[in-house]
Order: sequence, then C-alpha cells, then structure tokens
Amino acid sequence: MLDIDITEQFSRALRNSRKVAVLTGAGVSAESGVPTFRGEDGFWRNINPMELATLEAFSRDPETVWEWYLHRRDTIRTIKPNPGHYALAEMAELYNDFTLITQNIDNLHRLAGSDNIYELHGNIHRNRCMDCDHTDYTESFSKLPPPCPKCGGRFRPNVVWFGEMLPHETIDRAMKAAYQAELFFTIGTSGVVQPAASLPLIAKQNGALVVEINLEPSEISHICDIKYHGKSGEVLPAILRKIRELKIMSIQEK
Ligand code: BV8
Ligand code: ZN
Repeated sequence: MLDIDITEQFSRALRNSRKVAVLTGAGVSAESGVPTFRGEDGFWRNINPMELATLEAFSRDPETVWEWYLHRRDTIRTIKPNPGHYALAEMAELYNDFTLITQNIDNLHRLAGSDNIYELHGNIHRNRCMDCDHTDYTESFSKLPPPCPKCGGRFRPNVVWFGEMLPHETIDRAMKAAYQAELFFTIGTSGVVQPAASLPLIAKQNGALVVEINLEPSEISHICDIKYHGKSGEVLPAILRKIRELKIMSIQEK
C-alpha cells in the first residue's frame, strides 16, 4: 500500500477546503486497461486516434470510424473501474461541494459510483442523430452507423470530436467549478487538449491549490503547486486515506 508525503499546505487544504474540483483524463482509466490517447497503446490499426476522432474522418469513412468506436465499446464493456475511480467516488462523500470533470468517454467514473460528473467530451455509449439531434443508447453492432430510429437520419457516436464545440452547459459549469474551487486536482491528463486543459489554470488564477497526479510531467505541470508522478490507482487511495485521517483528527480536536 503506497504511503505518500503530504505538505502542511496540502494537508490544510485537504482538511479545510469546502469546494473541490477534479479534472481527469485518459490516464485515470489506464489501469483499467483502457488505452490512453497519446500513449503507444493508443493507436488502433496504426491509425492515430487524433485522425479518427474528427467529423471529417467520419464523413470521409464512416465505416472505419464507426468500427473504431464499436471496438472501443467492446473493450470498455469488458473492463471495470480501478481503485483510482473508486477513491474519487469516496472522496466526493467527504466534501460539501465536489465536482468531477472528465475528458473521458468511458463511463468508468459513473460505474465506480461517482455522480455530479461533467463529461466534457461525451459518452461512448450514446449515439446522436446528425439530422434531428435525437440521442439514445442504441447498442448497435452494425458495421455501418445505423439510421436514426426517429427520423432515419445519420447516426454518430455522441462524443465531441476535434474541431467540435463542447456542450455549452457542460463546459460552462466545469469552468465555474474550476473558478470557485479551493482545491483542484488534475489527474491522468497530458494537458494537451483545449479547452479542458485550461481548467487547472482557471482554478490556479482564482486562488486554488492545484495538485497534479500523473505518471509523468505533463504540459500543465508547471502551473501545479503539488505534483505526484505515479499511478493514479495507487496515489488516489493514499490521498483518500490521508483525508480520512485528517477528518478524524479535526473531529477529535473539537
Ligand atoms: C474546441 C472524445 C473550439 C473523442 C476527445 C491549436 C492550439 C490549441 C487548441 C487547438 C488548436 N487547434 C485546435 C485546437 C482545439 C483542439 C485541441 O485542443 N487540439 C489539441 C490536440 C492541440 N480542441 C478541440 O478541437 C475541442 N473543441 O476547441 O472547439 C475550436 C474548434 C476548432 C478550432 C479551435 C477551437 C474538442 C476536443 C475534444 C476532442 N475529443 N475525446 C474520443 O475520445 O473518441 S479528446 C481526447 O483527448 C480524449 O477525450 C482524451 O481524454 C483527451 C485528452 O487526452 P488525455 O486525457 O490527456 O490523454 P493522453 O493520452 O493525452 O494523456 C494521458 C496521460 O495520463 C499521460 O500524461 C500519461 O502519462 C498519464 N497516465 C498514463 N497512465 C497513468 C497516467 N497517469 C496516472 N496514472 C496512470 N496509471
Ligand atoms: Zn434523427
């Protein structure tokens, strides 16, 4: 069981923060077996995911893009949340105001019991009609995107592709949570993709203590006050244990 060093500043923030926000990326699901986006394991049939996750690729070759999502749905159906997902779900119970913002579309935070989740880039299990906006959880296994059950239009995965706007309400609420946070965690993200990667900076600029948990330094490490370079599935449970100890100490001191 990993034991981690906690600075006095971090322990004060863990004990006293009322508003906590968390941004997660593909790295938080890596220990569940979900390939990350920019790691070696992220490629599919030697195609870079960045080239597949676009409307242009889907319009040009719907079959290949649709098949990539079917392949990822199949992978995700077989995997489970890891201790990092569960630790975040339990951490949320220990704070009045805890917001979980994820770039991931794999639904693992919800499976681990988290709620109040902002899925910035959508959810892989949902489809959306490009003509009438109807969305549903069609578990379609057809080789080609199925027609929309409502209007017969063109169905697509209900995720945000590169070059597409994020759902307004979701990103607005995520930015508000970052703005108001006293303690902000950025976990398992390379900090490359915008506007998600700007959230830690918004938190920092508005006075939050920003803590990074990532396997290696990222594009946003330089703005983080505290950095744990390790596996989120090990570091998060260790932080959860510290929070519990601190909360018990606070009760005993009263
Ligand atoms: C938008 C859904 C307005 C699909 C995804 C030029 C400059 C700046 C920005 C842009 C630009 N040109 C275009 C843009 C905007 C673009 C962008 O940011 N591009 C980047 C690449 C430069 N953004 C957009 O297009 C967004 N829309 O901005 O609209 C607009 C429009 C046009 C032009 C300008 C503006 C929409 C972005 C959403 C794209 N969709 N996903 C799908 O998944 O199929 S993003 C995709 O990347 C995934 O969601 C993924 O989560 C996300 C971010 O990647 P990470 O999560 O960080 O994953 P990554 O693999 O990179 O890193 C994992 C990290 O974990 C690593 O650091 C690794 O070390 C670590 N790790 C690994 N294992 C562990 C671990 N850490 C801890 N524990 C472990 N065990
Ligand atoms: Zn439709």
